[in-house]
Amino acid sequence: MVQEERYMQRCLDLAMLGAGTASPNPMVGAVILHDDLIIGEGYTSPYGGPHAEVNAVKDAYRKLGEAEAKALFRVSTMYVSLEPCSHFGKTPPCADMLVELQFKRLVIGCLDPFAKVNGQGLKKLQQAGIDTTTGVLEDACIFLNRRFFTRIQQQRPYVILKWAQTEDGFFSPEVGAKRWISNKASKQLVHKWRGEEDAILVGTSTALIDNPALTTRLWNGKNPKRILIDKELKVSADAAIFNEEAETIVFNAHQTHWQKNRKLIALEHFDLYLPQQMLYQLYLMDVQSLIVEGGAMTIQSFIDAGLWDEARVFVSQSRWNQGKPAPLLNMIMSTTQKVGSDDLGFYFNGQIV
Ligand code: AOF
Ligand code: ZN
Repeated sequence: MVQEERYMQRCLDLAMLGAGTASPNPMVGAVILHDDLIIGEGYTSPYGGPHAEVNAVKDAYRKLGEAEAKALFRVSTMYVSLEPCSHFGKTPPCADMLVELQFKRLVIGCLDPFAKVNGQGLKKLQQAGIDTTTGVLEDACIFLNRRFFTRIQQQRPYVILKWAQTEDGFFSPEVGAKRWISNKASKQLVHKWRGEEDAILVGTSTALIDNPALTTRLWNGKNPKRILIDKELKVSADAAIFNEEAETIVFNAHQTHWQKNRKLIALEHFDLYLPQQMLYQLYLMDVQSLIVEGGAMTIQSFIDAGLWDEARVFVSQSRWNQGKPAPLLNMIMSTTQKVGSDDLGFYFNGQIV
């Protein structure tokens, strides 16, 4: 069992290399083991490309030559963090390939929740006489693909709230002021995080006051889609959020149409159920995860709707001593479990931690 967990952990590490590129596909890692030796490994290619299992097989071909690799597969075990697929999507079924290559054994992290697969990949392998084990490091495998599981099971993107605050719970010294709370290292970390998600959202005040570009320029990651809430279309077309670096979607109360580099989407009941409506529209666009960067009202609206999964909170040591702490953080603290250090807390609004 210890050995099984070790190789599944390797699959998880490989899977992480697909962060930010595999989506809306899940990130998957696969390892082929023969006589305690890894003879091939792989992870999910950028969306639309080959799956982890195919890349692991190709890796073994490269290392050993196709004929020798094929001979070894019959006495080898493949470890894979997600159930091999059984359907024709953008690529052919991995389960069929594994059956054809006559792998001896498959060790699987967790089942695929996607309806076209869900248990059927496993069944194909078992019917072909391949020895199977499932549920190795299952919680970690589900957690790694929490964005994918949320999209499939809840028909909405996975929502990450991110903010920085003072020790006594404030976002800014006074309403409408711009002040940096976090430092350069934390800014860089945030840019890395942005590159791992499909989309990034801010409200009107943040766009007007901070004029953020919402890119990953301090990290070199891919830029996520930018989402702006702007009921009355107050943010001007030359704001940084509309620069050429990425596409921007503007949720507003008036019009739906394409303009250069920006897509306007009018919501029917703009104030009522705003988070629900936005998340549904993003789900329809295959956006699998969303990082919400502010401001306070926008973050609060997701908390009030119960539509968030994870909060990442930077806490600086400064105090602005303005009376009672902001209600936002208290709310999060009282309903969730915190992981992390004192100056960077992670909160989860669900069972998976
Ligand atoms: C695997 N290995 O590495 C991944 C899987 O359109 P396709 O062909 O790319 O299929 C997408 C579906 O395949 C996706 O929704 C999920 O159910 C599964 N992803 N499966 O065997 C992989 N990424
Ligand atoms: Zn597959």
